[in-house]
Amino acid sequence: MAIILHMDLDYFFAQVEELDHPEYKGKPVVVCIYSNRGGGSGAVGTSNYPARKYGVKSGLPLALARSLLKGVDAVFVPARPERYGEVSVQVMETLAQCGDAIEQASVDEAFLDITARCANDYYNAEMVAREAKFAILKSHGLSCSIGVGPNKLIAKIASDYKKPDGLTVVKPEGVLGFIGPMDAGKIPGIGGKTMEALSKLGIGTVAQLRNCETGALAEAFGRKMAAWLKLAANGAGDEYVGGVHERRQISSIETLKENTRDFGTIMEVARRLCREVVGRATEEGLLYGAAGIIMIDARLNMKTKMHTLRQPSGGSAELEKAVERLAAELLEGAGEDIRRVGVKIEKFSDAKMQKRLFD
Ligand code: TTP
Ligand code: MG
Ligand code: MG
Repeated sequence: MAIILHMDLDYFFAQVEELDHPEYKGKPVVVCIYSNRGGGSGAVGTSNYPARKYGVKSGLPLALARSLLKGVDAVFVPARPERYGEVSVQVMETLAQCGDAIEQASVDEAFLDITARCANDYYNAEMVAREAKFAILKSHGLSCSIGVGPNKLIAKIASDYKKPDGLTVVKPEGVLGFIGPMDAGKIPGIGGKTMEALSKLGIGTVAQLRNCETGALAEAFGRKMAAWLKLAANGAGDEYVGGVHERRQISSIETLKENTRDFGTIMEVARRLCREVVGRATEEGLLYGAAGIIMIDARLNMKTKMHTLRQPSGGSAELEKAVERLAAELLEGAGEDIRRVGVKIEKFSDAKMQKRLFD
């Protein structure tokens, strides 16, 4: 059986705004997505938790949000999609290090297969989840909520169970007890329309859905949909986390003993990381076509720099050379001491295939 982790960033767009503007902290923050009608019309993209206390949430018309926050010292900011995309990529890279396969499900959430990483043990799985939360907070300054369970459905419901900064682990034997009392609408895929139809059948909770007669469900929704509803109500879901067979990058990051800008000290760690990631690529029979360095400074800003090789390589000397040059370049422009350093390889090709081509 698999163990799947689902991570969802808390109040994502608004949290990035707080991160970039520490002066917003504590105030209600509303991220506005303006429509092309002008005149300040549009909808709330998301809001931070202080704003949610006033009932301001995703999708609300801005005019309504403004009236709910009338007289309150709140911040309304326009959405900055590029910035959120950039942060998203960085967080996903960090998360990818915590498991064996990652599948990004939206800009702020992803599934991770941690079966092997935690030796199929739920106690270890909780540790892996804590490490992931810590890594995302330390490297990017962002809080998230994580759910762990035997499949993607349960992991996703679990990550939403306690928000913000939540961690919920659901073991296989706990699945039915966990979802049973929930509103059936908590199952991803059961929306407002389905709920309406379900309530006509007298079904409100997941347990009621599980126990209802299949015939009645099939009549209302058709056989296929009815079968899916039954499976979901029993906590059955997909275990496959996409991306297993198409690894996009291998990386390793380490925290320096002390924050520093000293090239020698940083390269000492970086060289070790080079050998480590190349070792992992070799194990998987992969050659890398691009090499990169990652630096996270004392203020937790992450900078990466990549270099594409002229020819795919399988050794670590090539990587060390590239990383050395990239590190020097990054350090030159660094305004802060470096806290963490990482090395990354990408653009993989199959070592066996390459050998055949070159032979
Ligand atoms: P969500 O993960 O649904 O919401 P969230 O991260 O803001 O809050 P939380 O997870 O703590 O409940 O969505 C992720 C981002 O997607 C969100 O920050 C903004 C964007 N978004 C919209 O722009 N419009 C919407 O209607 C929704 C739901 C999200
Ligand atoms: Mg979120
Ligand atoms: Mg989300």
